[in-house]
Amino acid sequence: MMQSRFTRFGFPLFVACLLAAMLAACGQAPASNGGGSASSSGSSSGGNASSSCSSPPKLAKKDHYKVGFSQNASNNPWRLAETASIKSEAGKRGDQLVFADAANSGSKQVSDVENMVAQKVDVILLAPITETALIPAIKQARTACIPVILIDRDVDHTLAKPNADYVTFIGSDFVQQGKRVADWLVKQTNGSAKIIELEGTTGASPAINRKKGFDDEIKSQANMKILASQDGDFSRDTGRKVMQTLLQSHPDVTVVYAHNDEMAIGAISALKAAGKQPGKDVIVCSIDGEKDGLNAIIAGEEGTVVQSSPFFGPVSFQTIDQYAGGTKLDDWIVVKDQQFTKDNAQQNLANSF
Ligand code: GYE
Repeated sequence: MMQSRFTRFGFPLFVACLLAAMLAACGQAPASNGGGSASSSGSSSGGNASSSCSSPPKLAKKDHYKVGFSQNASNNPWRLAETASIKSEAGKRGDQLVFADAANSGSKQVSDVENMVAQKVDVILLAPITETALIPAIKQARTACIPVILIDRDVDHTLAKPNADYVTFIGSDFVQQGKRVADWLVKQTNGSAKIIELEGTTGASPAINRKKGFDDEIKSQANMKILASQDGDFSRDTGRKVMQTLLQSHPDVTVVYAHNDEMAIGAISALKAAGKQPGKDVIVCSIDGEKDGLNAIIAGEEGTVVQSSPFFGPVSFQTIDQYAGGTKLDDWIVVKDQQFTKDNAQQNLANSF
């Protein structure tokens, strides 16, 4: 009797319950932006040891968040300005900030993100050192149901995707920055130049794309030639040393294009040490908008600086709010930049960093 009842009603009922339970579990942690879904019923923010998410999870609306910020280095004014902006915005909102500085090491940055996952932060702001080093950490955070927002540097989209592995990328158009410097130089030199290019850290998205935007534009100019292009690691001292060496093999250089102001300032020292006058014998251009860069323009030693804003605090926390509110975010939130020359350097000095 019991057996026949189970056969007639119990088994279909059991299957129906199982299906209902599976649907309920799937529905509990949907991706608000990713279009995919979490594969278990984890908490929707702060991660959950028993959760496993296959896309960035929904972020619960809260008055105060516990936000991780993984900074790749703190070795120049740009990075310090970025960190200060994030800290100040978190402070204004009363959010708890878990900060880690990877000191220019990809492996340290991976473990910094792992620590933030272990601490169950609500969301991670990540400034990845290179396009590839942080891919495993991004996927680990996603699997642990913690949304990651990339800021300032992007990753390789063939390895990790916005709205799928991480929420979005907030940052400048680096290709456009390089193109703007090239276009300014074409006008300034009437399309004739012998260029040394000082590249940012190999594999970092601003280094890859500032080179692409610049080089592509220069290629269309018959009398503009890139004599040498070498990694200066976005660092003042490395920029100076690389410039010193390159000057020996290319004393005929007429233009230096540095991927950031720090390397441009280093190159200016090397030019002076070699008896050349920056701004007269050699035109120097760079990207960022540091105080030292703007002062070099004012002193006549730099031609132009294209801005790359480090002020990520307000836009990052607004984006967190929008994400928690269920707004569909673009894959890339583009930060708009200005350009500085002798016409506006002085008036922008007070807002530089
Ligand atoms: O130009 C540079 C920094 O990632 C956009 O990295 C940033 C760049 C910035 O170290 O100064």
